[in-house]
Amino acid sequence: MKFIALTIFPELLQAFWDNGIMRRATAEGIIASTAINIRDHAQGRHRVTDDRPYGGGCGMVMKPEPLAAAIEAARQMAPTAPTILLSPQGQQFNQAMAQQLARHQGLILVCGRYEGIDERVTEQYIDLEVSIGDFVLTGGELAAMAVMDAVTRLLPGALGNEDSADQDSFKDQRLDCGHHTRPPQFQGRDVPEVLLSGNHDLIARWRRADGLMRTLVRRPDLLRVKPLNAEEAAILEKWRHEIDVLLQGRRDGGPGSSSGSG
Ligand code: 9D3
Repeated sequence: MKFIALTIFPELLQAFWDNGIMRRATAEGIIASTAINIRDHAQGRHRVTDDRPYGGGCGMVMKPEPLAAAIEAARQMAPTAPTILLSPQGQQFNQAMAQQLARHQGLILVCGRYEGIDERVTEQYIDLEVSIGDFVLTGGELAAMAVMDAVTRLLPGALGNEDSADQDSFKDQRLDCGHHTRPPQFQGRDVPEVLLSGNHDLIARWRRADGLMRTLVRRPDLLRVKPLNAEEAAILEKWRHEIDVLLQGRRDGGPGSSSGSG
């Protein structure tokens, strides 16, 4: 996978590529990355990349000529790569989009600054506009890094451990279970006993149940995207029974059952 990022802050992207999984994926030849400094394609002694908006208003707009020249240079380096603009007006990025993008040989990522880029560049050059969510950043660089990070970990060999990309959240619309490491007691809190049992079948079932509980409480929308399987339905039936027992106890005169509230 060839990543080409167009930016006026190439050092931001270089720091990202030079560390962690990105660095290792580069060393193994799984990805190759280049930052093109848009300013290198600007004209004049001051190499200006922005200008005032037609129609007035505050803020600046990225000038079309340097951006177009930078995109054309990127296309020379990666002729089949789609040109993606990171923009608050884009389609919201998700795991399905990461999987689609991972199938390309390269990605050209255009990082805007200021109020945005000249609309004619978008019309002429941009294949896809992507947002990473409903919050306001100061530019597209951080969004481009999020996209490259999510795409890279899907590439064969990038995580070392071949099946880890399939095991986690969103791949199958369920949140991950809680994780624990040593010591067995930390600030009075114990590791769940089942994790110390050595029973790997029981541990796997506890993890699926814990992930299901977290999904039910935090992201019930995901349970509608991918309906319950038989094991999950059985777990929920068990919890429903436990809840019913607690509610029954209240009705029969358990603690709190005579209170006026509820
Ligand atoms: C006056 C309106 N502007 C400020 C609210 C619009 C605006 C322009 C440029 C807002 C943010 C930005 C810079 N953001 C990005 O380039 C960006 C982004 C984001 O801000 N949120 C989520 N995803 C993305 S992708 C690129």
